[in-house]
Formats: sequence, C-alpha cells, structure tokens
Amino acid sequence: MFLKLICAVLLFCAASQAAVANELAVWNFNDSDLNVDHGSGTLSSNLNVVNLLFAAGTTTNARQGDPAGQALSLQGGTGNANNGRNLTFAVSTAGFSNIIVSFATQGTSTGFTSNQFQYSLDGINFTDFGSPYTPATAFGTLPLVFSLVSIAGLNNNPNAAFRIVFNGATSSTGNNRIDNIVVEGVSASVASIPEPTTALLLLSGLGGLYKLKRRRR
Ligand SMILES: [Ca+2]
Ligand SMILES: [Ca+2]
Repeated sequence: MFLKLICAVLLFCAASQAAVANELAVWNFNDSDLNVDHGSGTLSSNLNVVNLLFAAGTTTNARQGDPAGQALSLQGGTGNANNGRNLTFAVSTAGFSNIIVSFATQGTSTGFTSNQFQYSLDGINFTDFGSPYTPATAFGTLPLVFSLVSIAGLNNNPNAAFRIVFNGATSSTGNNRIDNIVVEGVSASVASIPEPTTALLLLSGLGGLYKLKRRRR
C-alpha cells in the first residue's frame, strides 16, 4: 500500500516536470535538413528546392542547449520566383493551449523584405496574423515572437499549422535565414497537477503515515 502511494507521488512529480517542458516542436537546422529536431512536427516549403540552403546559424531562441550550428537560408531565386511562396509547419497542439511560435531570423537587403506570418486551424486554410515583418540584417539577441494565446481554435488542435509567406525579394541570391523555430504551449492538465512543493508535503505526510503504521506493528 505504502509503495503504491509513493509510486503515485513520484508519478505526480514526473507529470509536473513534463508540464514545464512545453516545447511541442523545435527546428534548429543544425543537421541541415527540414526534419524536426525536438518534439514532433512537419516542416515543408514550396520554394524552389535549389533555393532552400543552409548557412551559419545562431543561438538566439535556441533550446535545450542547442549550439548555433546551421540555419535555413531561403533565396529569392531566378526571376525572384520564390516571392509569394512559403514555409509551412504543421504541429499538433493536442493537450496544449496558449500557443506561441518564435524563431530567429535575418535577411539581406535584396532578400524577402515583407513576410507574413499565418496560422491554420485545419492545416489547409491559413489566416494572416499581425502585419508583415521585415527581418533585421543580423540575427540579434531577440527572436520574433508570435503569441497566439488569443486564438482559441489553436488550442488542443491536432491540425494546427503555421506558415511564413515570403515577399519582396529583389535578387536571385537575396536571402533570409531562419533558425530555432519553436512552437510551444501550456499543458492543458497543468492546473490539475500539484506543485512540486505540494507533492513534497504529500510525501512528508505519507512518511508520517508510514511511521504510524510501523509503531502500530
Ligand atoms: Ca541552428
Ligand atoms: Ca533537423
């Protein structure tokens, strides 16, 4: 009986730890591919494949101790063909709410100077969120942060998706780098999990019960 209780308390402790680590998907591009690096999600792009490159990254917005490594580098392409094209990342938010998307970015003067962030509730139809942004010329120390806390439909949604639509490139090699794309949220069950201090109190309480039991024997 006592062992069962201890196990339950340990499970509670493990659950509250999981609630703190709420990164649903992280792309650090350090392995020079579009595969997710922490968590789960799918990243795709309709830019011409020859214009999907990798170049020196940054630790800005890096998670879990990731080094700067590489970043995604997107070029305007021949005839600026990639204007109007996008990067799309689908990340299930099942079990999570208060979704926030962030990433580090920089762009050259002839790269994409007008980029629109979007979100989708069904993975198919996308809605503009905020105004178009122009990347700084260097990554800098702060990421771009899109707080989607007000979009209730993105909570607990297995079809949630996000998109950046690129525009304004004026040369074939003008480019934008993107690194450390993070989709994060708050665990929906976080309110029902006791705080670590509560769990500790519970543990000491159980310790008292155990002593009582031993004394009775
Ligand atoms: Ca990187
Ligand atoms: Ca990767």
